[in-house]
Amino acid sequence: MEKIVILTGAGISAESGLGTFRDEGGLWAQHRIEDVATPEGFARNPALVHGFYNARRMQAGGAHPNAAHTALARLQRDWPGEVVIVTQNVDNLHETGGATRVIHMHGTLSGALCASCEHRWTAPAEMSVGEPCPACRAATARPDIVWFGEMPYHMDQIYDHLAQAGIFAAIGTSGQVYPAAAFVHEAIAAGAQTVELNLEPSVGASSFDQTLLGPATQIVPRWVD
Ligand code: BV8
Repeated sequence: MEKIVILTGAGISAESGLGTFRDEGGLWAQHRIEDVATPEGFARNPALVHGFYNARRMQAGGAHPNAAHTALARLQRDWPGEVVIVTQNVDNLHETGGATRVIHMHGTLSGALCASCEHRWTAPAEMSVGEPCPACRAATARPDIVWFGEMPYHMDQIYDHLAQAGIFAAIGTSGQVYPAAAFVHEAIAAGAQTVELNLEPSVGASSFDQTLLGPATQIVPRWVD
């Protein structure tokens, strides 16, 4: 039975109340990417970056999975083949919605990383400047988030999944951030059928065989069921 690889972005969590990045009033309208989502920005002003992620960690902690998240979990349970969810999102709504195979290519809000020894641990609700690493004690703790200019996580594993995909679906992503935005081309090269489910056509919409438009909580359950 065909393997399904699903890429999700901020749009799948929008109806759970979590802001997207590039929509009207989105996160990038409130903050400069360079200041809060780059290693240089963190080096320049770690307090600003911790504040940005503390607020998102708090918000994500109070959010609930929506019908799109639970529909994908149902698909993983009921589809006779493998279903892998690769998410650009740093919230845990796929997991709390019941999904099991989830790959976080941009890290997670629940993770902390030591910039000195690369030790990883579960982040406290609020991270602060100078937080010591539990392993090497250096005061270089940062959110375990992949910032611009940093290598996304699990790329080898992701490319292996894409090479075996029979169906590739992109859900709730504007298709503007690489390397995720190029995954559809990897899937096409593998001979997969491609579908985009989004509120509006993404930048890469023309690369997909099919585009389903509408809010994720309506179109994803319909696509799954
Ligand atoms: C890297 C941090 C290489 C986490 C983020 C070409 C090739 C390779 C790299 C590049 C390249 N060109 C440029 C680059 C560099 C850069 C990049 O892509 N820049 C862009 C802006 C041009 N990429 C990188 O730096 C990446 N690293 O490539 O490293 C490398 C090689 C060797 C050695 C070292 C490094 C790292 C990218 C990750 C950066 N981190 N965020 C966080 O804070 O959350 S990116 C950020 O954008 C988030 O992670 C987010 O997930 C991601 C993508 O955004 P979307 O999820 O798509 O969200 P967006 O708001 O844009 O869109 C929402 C969509 O949902 C919309 O379409 C909307 O219509 C829809 N929607 C809204 N509501 C709903 C809905 N749909 C359905 N229902 C709804 N209700």
